[in-house]
Amino acid sequence: MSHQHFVSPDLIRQGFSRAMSDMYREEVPLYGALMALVTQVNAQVLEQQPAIARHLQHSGELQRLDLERHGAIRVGSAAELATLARLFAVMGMQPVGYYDLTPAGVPVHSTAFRAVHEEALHVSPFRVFTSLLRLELIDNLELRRFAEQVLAQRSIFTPKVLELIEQAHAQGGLDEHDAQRFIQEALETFRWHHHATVTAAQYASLSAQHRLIADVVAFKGPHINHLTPRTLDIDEVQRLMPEHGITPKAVIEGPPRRACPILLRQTSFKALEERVAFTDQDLPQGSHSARFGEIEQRGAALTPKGRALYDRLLNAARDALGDFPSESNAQRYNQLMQAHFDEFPDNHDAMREQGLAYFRYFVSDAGLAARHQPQRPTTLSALLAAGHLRAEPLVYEDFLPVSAAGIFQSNLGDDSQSHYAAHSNRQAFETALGRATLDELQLYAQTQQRSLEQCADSLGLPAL
Ligand code: OOG
Ligand code: NI
Repeated sequence: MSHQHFVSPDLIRQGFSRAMSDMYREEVPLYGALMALVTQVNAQVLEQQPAIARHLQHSGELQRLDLERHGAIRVGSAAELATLARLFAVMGMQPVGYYDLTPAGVPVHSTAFRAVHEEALHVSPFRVFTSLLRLELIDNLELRRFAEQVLAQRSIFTPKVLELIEQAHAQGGLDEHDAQRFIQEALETFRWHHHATVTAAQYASLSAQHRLIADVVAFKGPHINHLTPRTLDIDEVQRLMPEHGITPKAVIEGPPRRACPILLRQTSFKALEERVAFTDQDLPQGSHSARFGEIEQRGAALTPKGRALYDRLLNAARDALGDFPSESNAQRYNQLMQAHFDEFPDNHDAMREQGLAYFRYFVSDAGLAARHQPQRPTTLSALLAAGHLRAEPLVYEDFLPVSAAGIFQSNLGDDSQSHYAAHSNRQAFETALGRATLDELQLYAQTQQRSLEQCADSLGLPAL
């Protein structure tokens, strides 16, 4: 079997991300409206703030911005999760990070499937936040057995995609024809189905246990529940949403607004009520809210030290609020966040010097020109000071557990908060997944290190 005809996994992912967006636009018209709004605000930011445009151009983020989005799904069994991992691997997506949502009253644990190398991310940064239902947290034994039984009977993959996954793994790739077929077949797993797999009464008892359990168990597959574009100004999109018939949640999750954005800020809008036909109904008579909308703004990836500072300030602000952020206390929450985050340096030099964020380094024209001068600077800080190197913060490619919990909750409704005694269980998650999850901090550190090595190489220096 010849290898040169295989399509790069990065291009399969890029094609899949486009196909997913087209499908979702057809399924959820409000998504189209949101995309148009985000495109408009991004164009405005790039026009009015040339410094941001320049920075995005240098870091390569500008070229990927229009393509950039993440989706989210929830699956019901270990077997489903393990096959998904193999499906995503065909597109060069690996499980990064472990997120435990039980402290927030959501009975799932999760990972994010995404590309891991900066060059692959450049082709397509498409990510899928993937949650596994923790059925062991259903305390009603009879209901738990019922859920297990319903899940055991469904197949969320088409026979053809299963065949292509095996073929891709056996051969080491897919040719153009098979790659196109793979994209079409894989898409079926994420499609919304109006026909449920349970009766109206069974749906009601699953939903009474937790709405999320009904969302996973009562349907034929893990419908994509949101597809999130990346905006360059989330406050502006949030402000304009109502003019476009979209009602956002009260608070933006994540860090407060800053001159130098860090990590991830997100906001979502209310789920849509969808018609559902339960198995004891011929026509869709029931309803379920499966899908919602979300936007996000991404900033610098933080080092363990930066992340610890972020977590401390976030917790302090939340403790001072004394309650979950909501519509009634949104203003006070925003003030508290601003006040507490004063302590987090808001310029790239300070963030770099204090080791709070990861950076990528680039050789400037001046650096190249000075390459053969005997007295040129040779240390990292001297090269930066002389303008021979430029540092750009690495963009955060992952998610935040506290933010994700807020997104889950706003989508599920405030009445669905539960308390679980269970502890996080990364090991059980990885056993279900069939492999280990990758440590996102290591990935950022590796990208930073590779860029330093490339710079040293181009400048003819031993190491930096
Ligand atoms: C996932 C919610 C988390 C995010 O962006 O943090 C998420 C879900 O509701 O299934 O997508
Ligand atoms: Ni999301």
